[in-house]
Amino acid sequence: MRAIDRTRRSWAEPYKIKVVEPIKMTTRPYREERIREAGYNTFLLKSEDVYIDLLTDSGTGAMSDNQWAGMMLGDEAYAGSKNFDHLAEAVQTYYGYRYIVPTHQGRAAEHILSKVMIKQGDTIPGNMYFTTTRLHQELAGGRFVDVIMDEAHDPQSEHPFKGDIDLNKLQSWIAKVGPERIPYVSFAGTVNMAGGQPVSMRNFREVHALCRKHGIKIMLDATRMAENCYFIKMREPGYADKTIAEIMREACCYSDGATMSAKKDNLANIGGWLAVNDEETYQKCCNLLVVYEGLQTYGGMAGRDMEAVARGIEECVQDDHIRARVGQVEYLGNLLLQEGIPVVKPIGGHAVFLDAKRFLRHIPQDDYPAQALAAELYVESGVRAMERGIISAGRDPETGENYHPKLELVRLTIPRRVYTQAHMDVTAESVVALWDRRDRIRGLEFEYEPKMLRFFQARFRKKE
Ligand code: P61
Repeated sequence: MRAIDRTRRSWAEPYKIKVVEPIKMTTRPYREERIREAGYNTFLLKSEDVYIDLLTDSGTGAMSDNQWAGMMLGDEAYAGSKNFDHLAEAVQTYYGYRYIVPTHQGRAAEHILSKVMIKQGDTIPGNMYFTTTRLHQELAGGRFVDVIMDEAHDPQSEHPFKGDIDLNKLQSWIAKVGPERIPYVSFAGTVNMAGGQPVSMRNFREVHALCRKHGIKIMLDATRMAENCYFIKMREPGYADKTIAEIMREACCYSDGATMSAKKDNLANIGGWLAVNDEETYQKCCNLLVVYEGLQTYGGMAGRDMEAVARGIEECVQDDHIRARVGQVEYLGNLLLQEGIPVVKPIGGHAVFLDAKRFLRHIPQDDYPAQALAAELYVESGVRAMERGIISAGRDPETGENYHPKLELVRLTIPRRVYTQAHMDVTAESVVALWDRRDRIRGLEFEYEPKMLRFFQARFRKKE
């Protein structure tokens, strides 16, 4: 039993539960069969065969009664929907950008931004790659260059802002290729692939100053910026008394625009947006929008979805919400740390990341330890997680060789407002059980490898 700590109050959720969705309990032989059928890829499992679904926090959150009420107020006009106005006002108010382009999700915003801004041969420096972001940059003729600080690649470094850009790396890259070959710096608030690690306000400010000097734009990936702002509040001197909303406005003012997957921070099941301050760029984005997504007042969304996003934006910057959200992730992380399980430190904003290299020391990276670990976790307990290592990193488009990322991780991603503390306890117990039998886990080999974003559809077999 957990002892009461008299020196603190817990982060209990600022909501109560009104609707529940039953989940199925399964047996181990049943799960062994399912994961074999799924080619040892957790993306290919059926949701109904999953007990606790920690695959992603993307579109899997629970909407509030206020958001559901907003869904009934959808204005489904082809042009000029009032829900678009609500969405644009919410982005302008809370993020501070001038022009808003609605898209069906984050990668659509990345697609349009990349096509508008990147020319063949350009390079795009950023704080660690993200799968879809980098692919769209490459498809537009550019190349991503990682300028994140070295600590980000070290799962054991406890640096409080492992998402920071290394200013020396950025400066040298600018000197090497010249500012005219850099259409923008791709700057993510909390770095997903690094373990949900935040960027400091100081770094946002300094990168902005450096880029201004060279006339280079900064495009923010705002997908999990509210979580980033919470870490700034907790860790950076001078921000403890500011609200998340105030911190968000300041952080965003150091960029020229943003792409957004509204399926994360913004608490919607689908949606996204692209925002820019420059009118000419906005016009170009709108022009491509009608080719790939839809009219400029709906993009790829229904009116009701835009309303859910607009309301979700207001909710996601509430201090109590974000404290409970990140608090729950930390709760799971601390349970695992107490048991000596190798996880990325510090605990991130949206997920706890198991360090598969240290978890499965006997499996070389070319036998896909993180993929094998995610598959075994499902067999162990029905908990579904996601590989974030060599499979996710893919191949270098120039050489065709596999990238070998330093981080070989399994992500236990916590959907927003969905699971309870007891679910976190069960998850931790499952990981510990797996840790105790880790020596018997075997590596994998490809049975089918798709060309792009291979992790979504790949199939594997167990290595002999
Ligand atoms: C995720 F396995 N993330 O974390 P879209 N930027 C950032 C994201 O985290 C992100 C997008 C842009 C997902 C879904 C997903 O390799 C994967 O709305 C920081 O998903 O298009 C999405 O936003 C793209 C899972 C995406 C993946 C790519 O689970």
